Amino acid sequence: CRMERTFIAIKPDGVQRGLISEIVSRFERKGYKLVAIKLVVPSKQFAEKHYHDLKERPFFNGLCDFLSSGPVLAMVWEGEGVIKYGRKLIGATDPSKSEPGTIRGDLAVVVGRNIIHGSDGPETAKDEIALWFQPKELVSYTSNEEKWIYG
Ligand code: DAT
Ligand code: MG
Repeated sequence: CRMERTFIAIKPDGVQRGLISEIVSRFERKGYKLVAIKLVVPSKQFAEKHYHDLKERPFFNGLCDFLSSGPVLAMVWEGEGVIKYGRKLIGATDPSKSEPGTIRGDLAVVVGRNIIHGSDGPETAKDEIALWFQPKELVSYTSNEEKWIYG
C-alpha cells in the first residue's frame, strides 16, 4: 500500500482569481482525501522557509514577496501515490509547457503566477506538512468512499 500525504497550496493568485473550488474539486473527484485545510497569509520569513531550496535562484526574493502577498489555501491530501500523481495533476512548473488537462495547463499562463504548489517528493512532503501544520490540525477519519476507490 502506498498510502501517503502531500502538501498542496493554492497561491495568492489562485485564491484571488476564485479558483479554490475548481482546484480542490480536482483532487476531491480523483479520490484523494482532504486531511487538513486552512487559509493563511504567510509572512515573508515563512515564505523564505517554505522555498529555502531556491534561495540561490534570481527569482527567490520576488517569489517570496508574492507568496506572502495574500491568502494562501494550505492543504494536506492523502491517498495512494498522491505525492507523485498530485504533481501530475498540477502540471509542469512553467504553465506555457504544462499539458492541457493539468491545473496549470488549464488555468495559468506564466511561471511567476502558476497558482498552485505541490510537494515534489516524500521528504519535502513531510517537511512542508510539518512547516505549515501542527500535528493536531491533521484530521484522521474514515471516508465512506474508500472501499469504492481502493476496492
Ligand atoms: P514547482 O512549483 O513546480 O515545484 P519549483 O519548485 O522549481 O517549481 O519553483 C517554485 C516556484 O518558483 C514555481 O512554482 C514558480 C517559481 N519559479 C520557478 N522557476 C521560475 C523562473 N524561472 N522564473 C520565475 N519564477 C520561477
Ligand atoms: Mg517545487
